[in-house]
Amino acid sequence: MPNNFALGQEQLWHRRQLLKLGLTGVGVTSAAALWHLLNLQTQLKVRVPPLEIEATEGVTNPMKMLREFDYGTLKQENGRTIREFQLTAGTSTIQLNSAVSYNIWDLNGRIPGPTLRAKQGDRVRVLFLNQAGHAHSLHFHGTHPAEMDGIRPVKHGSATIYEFDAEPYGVHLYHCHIEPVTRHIAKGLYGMFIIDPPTPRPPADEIVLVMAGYDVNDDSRNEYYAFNGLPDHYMHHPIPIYQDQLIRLYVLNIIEFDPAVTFHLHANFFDVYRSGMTLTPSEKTDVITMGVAERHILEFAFRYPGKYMFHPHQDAIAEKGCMGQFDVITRSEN
Ligand SMILES: [Cu+2]
Repeated sequence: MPNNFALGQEQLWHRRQLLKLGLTGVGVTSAAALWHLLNLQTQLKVRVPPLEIEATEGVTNPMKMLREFDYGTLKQENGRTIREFQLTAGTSTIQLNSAVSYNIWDLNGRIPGPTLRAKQGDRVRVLFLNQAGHAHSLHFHGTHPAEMDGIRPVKHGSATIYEFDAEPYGVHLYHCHIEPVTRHIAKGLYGMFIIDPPTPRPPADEIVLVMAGYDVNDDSRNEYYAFNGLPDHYMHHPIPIYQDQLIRLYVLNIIEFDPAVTFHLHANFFDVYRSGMTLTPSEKTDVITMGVAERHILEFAFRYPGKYMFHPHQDAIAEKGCMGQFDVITRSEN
């Protein structure tokens, strides 16, 4: 699903640029101005290659998850807009490879849970239903009152409501906070929570990558790792993106049992927006260290077509499934 907020603002942003250039109104007369206008339109058009998304009944569909955002349902109550989300915890089994399956807890039938998305200042309401056979909770990162902090257990078969204002803008997360938290997170109860800034970020091809681990033998070490749920999926199915297209990655590290991992991109450098809480980048690098629950916005465009890996530079972790590739499609195929 495209970014509703950015798309809504794309034309506005476009118009602002045109106003700045004095190109709105009576008409564009000079060839130079026309060229500038066409160039601008090319830059602003977000080009996303068509994806072949296989229908699957499983808990993870990494291709579908890449650009899938849950904007909730908008409701009007007492003159205020409420953005309402529904999350149901359940149990399921994930096939990590041809030989290994693993029992997990899921949210809305998927791991990681849905990428929830709101705009700063929205009133957010989360209806949480626990059908996962054990007490769980949902703890959101963000600013909110103590009673909405999601640390109280919600018994199996029960429901609760979390309600708070979406603030501050940034890339946040939510996860179960019942002890042992390591176990409850590692078995699947987590997801990304994006709060968009009041002034939208420029249009981009927006992609979600959640890094997580699987401790399948309960020894407090991960035997497998994954981007968006499935080990090695994007190595075998590279993510198609277009050459010269601005890519905006929302990256979350929710790997338990390892103190920190890095995120490394091949043959390129990315702008870092730490925790997604700035509108201007704080640094440019090709390896960024992320502790557990750290998340950032990383922006880049590829100059040359071809396949480029991304992975933690703890190579033992990459070799156990936290590996992927972008397939940069040449401009002429755009
Ligand atoms: Cu839990």
